[in-house]
Amino acid sequence: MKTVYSPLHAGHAGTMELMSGAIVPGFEKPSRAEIVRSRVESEKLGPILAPELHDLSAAKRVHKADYIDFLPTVYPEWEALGRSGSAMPYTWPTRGLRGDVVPDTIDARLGYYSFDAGAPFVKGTWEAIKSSYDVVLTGAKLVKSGEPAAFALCRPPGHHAGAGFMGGYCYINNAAVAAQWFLDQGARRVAILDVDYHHGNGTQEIFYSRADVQVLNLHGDPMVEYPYFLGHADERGEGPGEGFNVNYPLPFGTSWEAWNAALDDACVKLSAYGPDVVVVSLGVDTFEKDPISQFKLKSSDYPKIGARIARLNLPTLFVMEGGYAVDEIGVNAVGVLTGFEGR
Ligand code: OKP
Ligand code: ZN
Repeated sequence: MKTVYSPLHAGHAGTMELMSGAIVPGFEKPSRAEIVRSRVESEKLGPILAPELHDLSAAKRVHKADYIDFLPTVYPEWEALGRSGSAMPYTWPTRGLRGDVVPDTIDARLGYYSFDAGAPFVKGTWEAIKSSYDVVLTGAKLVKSGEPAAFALCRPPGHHAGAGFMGGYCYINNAAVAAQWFLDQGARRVAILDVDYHHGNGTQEIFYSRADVQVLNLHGDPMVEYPYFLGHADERGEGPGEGFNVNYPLPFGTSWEAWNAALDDACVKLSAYGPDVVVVSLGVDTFEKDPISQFKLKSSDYPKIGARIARLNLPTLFVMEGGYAVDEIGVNAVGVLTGFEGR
């Protein structure tokens, strides 16, 4: 299958994050995408294409316009104040505070448009976000044009980003953008299968009251795992969307047998839904050696994931999400894709 990749992701570099009370280098770093790209080459998965450039209208179909317009302004405003390093929020409009007034100053706007401090901005961050968006739309177009599958090697990832907020390394929800784009191009129904270790809270929020996008999520139980405040099994969608959101929270230590049982159940529900196209939020942080995750999948399991998805027999767009065991991220992510292709 074809891969879409942009070198502009690499400008989003040198970030820091809070972990267990310490400021540490960000786990979501440029080498992730570089190692996946080089594995795509060495496995001869197929050609690697540069993205076509897009305006932001497709992003505004799933995100609030003011949020999308805010993103390119962050670092210029930060620098105008004489600052450098990472632009990050430290105050949020949680319960008891006003969420209906957008403040003027950058520190407050960063909090207004986020749910955590996990989506920092450096000088090249906006260009990376934009390139990741261009990558996913270019991949979607390949599938719409008749390719049985394509791989959007997105970085930064997207599934934690909601309609009006960033967080958890995510800014624009690439998978959601693609799903909506397929609908706008004439698809009747789209399924999003999120196999990243973390619950895709942004994707769930965006489509929660809709019947035209089915969202299925396999992830660490939010009682004990990030993002903590969404992802329980009783979240089934609301209004017209009732029944079209499906969560599989799984305990720490989950290995292939139990994870695969959840995947199979999700795939059965997906097939019953009868979508025209599948978007896979492809995180490989379910890996046993992932530094921030608690599942126990092995490298030999990833081709089996791809093979199960192939059995859906539907046009499929793979969208890169998480995976932080950098040494094995290429083997694991491309393993899903070669497994999909039956080799
Ligand atoms: C993004 B994706 C403190 C914990 C914050 C954020 C994890 C974001 C994962 N360092 N962890 O779903 O892979
Ligand atoms: Zn993740």
